[in-house]
Amino acid sequence: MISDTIQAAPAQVASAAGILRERIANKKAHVGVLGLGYVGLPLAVEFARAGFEVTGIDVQQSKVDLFNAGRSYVKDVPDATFGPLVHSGKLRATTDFSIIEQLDTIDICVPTPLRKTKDPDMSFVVAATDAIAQHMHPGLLVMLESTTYPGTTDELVLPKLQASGLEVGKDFFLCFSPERVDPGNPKYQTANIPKVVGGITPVCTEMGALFYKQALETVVPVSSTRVAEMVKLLENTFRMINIGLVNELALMCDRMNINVWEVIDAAATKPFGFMPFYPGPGLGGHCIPIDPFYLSWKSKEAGIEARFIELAGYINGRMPEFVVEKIQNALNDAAKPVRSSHVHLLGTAYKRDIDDVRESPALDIILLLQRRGAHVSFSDPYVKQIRINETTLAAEPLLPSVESADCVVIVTDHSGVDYKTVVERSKLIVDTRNALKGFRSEKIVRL
Ligand code: SAJ
Repeated sequence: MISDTIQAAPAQVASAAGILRERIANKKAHVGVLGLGYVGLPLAVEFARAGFEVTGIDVQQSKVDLFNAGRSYVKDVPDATFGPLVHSGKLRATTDFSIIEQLDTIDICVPTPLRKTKDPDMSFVVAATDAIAQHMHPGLLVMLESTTYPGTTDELVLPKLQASGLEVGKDFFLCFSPERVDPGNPKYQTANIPKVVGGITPVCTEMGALFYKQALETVVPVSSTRVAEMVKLLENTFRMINIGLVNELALMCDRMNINVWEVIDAAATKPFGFMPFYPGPGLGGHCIPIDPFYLSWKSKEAGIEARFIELAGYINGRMPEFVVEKIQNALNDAAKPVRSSHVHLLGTAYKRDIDDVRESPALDIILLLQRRGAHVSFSDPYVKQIRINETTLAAEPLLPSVESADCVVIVTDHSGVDYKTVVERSKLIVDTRNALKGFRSEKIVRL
């Protein structure tokens, strides 16, 4: 840690930056990660693998206990990688924030959800920053990774750390570096996803870039924390708006009796200037439906209405109702009312081949169907049960559910499902994901 060195040799006091630079470059720096979720745990692992002593901090004792037992609760980090690092003593976790006094660097990887009013919930970032401020010391490099609105680092985090009397860019260093973790992505993981980093001062940026370069393949320094904050919001707002565009196209094609999937596939043959997005039952996950509203909230404060974001949010938010209308019309064509019909959903995860149901449109579709008096069940190879209206709904096996259901609805197009059996054994199928692209049958109703 730095402060001993500074206090011990007043005559040759080297700059905090100089000492930290050396400790990072020779991997003597004690690295901290605050928040050990799907972002923090893999990040801690990468720095331990690079040879640093790493201490994870989390408020959940259960996570810390699993962590210190060498048992990874993040699917992208296998125990075979995680266990040896913990057992080697390189990597450990604690709930005790005073460890910050011994750290050279600390990454804040805590959630930034939306409140019900679609305003940013900064409570986790505030709590983390207050904890760091309480144990602040010279030479500390602080990096915020949680996706947030431009201005968070300099307006909210910096003042709290400066309250210590230490000077940013001289006594301590502060950066923003957006997390870009894509859980379950087989090709891109923490080590090989380019890492954008921007500091409050040029020296801060240099420290952050030097730090990440020790463990990650590509580092992209930018001129400020606000640029770095805006980079992540552009990335995810880009996705959300383009998904909204193709969802609106799906609504148009439905009215014009055009196969929207065929349109998109043909458009995707354009070798430049086009990137395919696909319609679906709505927008799920803890990034895409949420991050753009951090931007629209801040831009409103700056006096600009983020109309693209609001409109895309409206269209994406309407897709569950559109799907239920398709189900209602399909049952009606089979002379069956929704009320008392058995509707069986295939998939409740918010996207294929993962087990995460956060913000999943499947939950909205189930609620809407239940309100119309339907009996709803679901199968999902990744999801064992879901909570709906304070009750727990357990997953059912594909058979005999698809046979007994009046209507089967494909909401998540998981890869490992036997769609041939689904087509053969179902009476009626509403396919919201084009999972049955290769099948022809009167019983299939496509989005
Ligand atoms: N979706 C569509 N149509 C599409 C693409 C997605 O309806 O064409 C839906 C999905 O089904 C899901 C939601 O949108 O419900 C979000 O899907 P996503 O593919 O964007 O996946 P996420 O939410 O896991 O987004 C993450 C993001 N990663 C980070 O924020 C670090 C995002 O930036 C990635 O681009 C994305 O993974 C990815 O590409 O997998």
